[in-house]
Amino acid sequence: MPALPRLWGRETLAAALLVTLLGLFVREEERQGWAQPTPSDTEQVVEVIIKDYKFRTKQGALRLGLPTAIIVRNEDTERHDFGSTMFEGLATRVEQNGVIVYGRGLNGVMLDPHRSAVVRFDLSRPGKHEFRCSLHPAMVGELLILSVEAV
Ligand SMILES: [Cu+2]
Repeated sequence: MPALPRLWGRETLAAALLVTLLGLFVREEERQGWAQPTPSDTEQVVEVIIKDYKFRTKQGALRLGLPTAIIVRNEDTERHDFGSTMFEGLATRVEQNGVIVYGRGLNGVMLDPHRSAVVRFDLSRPGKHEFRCSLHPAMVGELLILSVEAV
């Protein structure tokens, strides 16, 4: 190993190496599209994973009237679309690939392989809501929202 200039102490080198590794890690996360915004305390989160042409929903007890974030992740190597009639007429905020789009209603969110998106809205309709993929009509998933206020 070549001699290093004296001002490059062992600690400096270790710190530089750490920063480099962290940088690589963050870039890898960004590349895969997994980097997620941290949900706030008042927000309830639903996770929807698309895998093997199926929607898999991970949800806890959901309360009406609260800000809700649906995180959709496409783990397939195929492109998929995520849409639901539950967003009809509602104010929505879609965050995808570092871009936030505000709108009313939501026709769908197109997800390339290994990409994710976050849909934020206020949960206001109880009942069973279906998800669908416009590219693969056989794909359906659902979200169950009870009208009970107590958790
Ligand atoms: Cu699909």
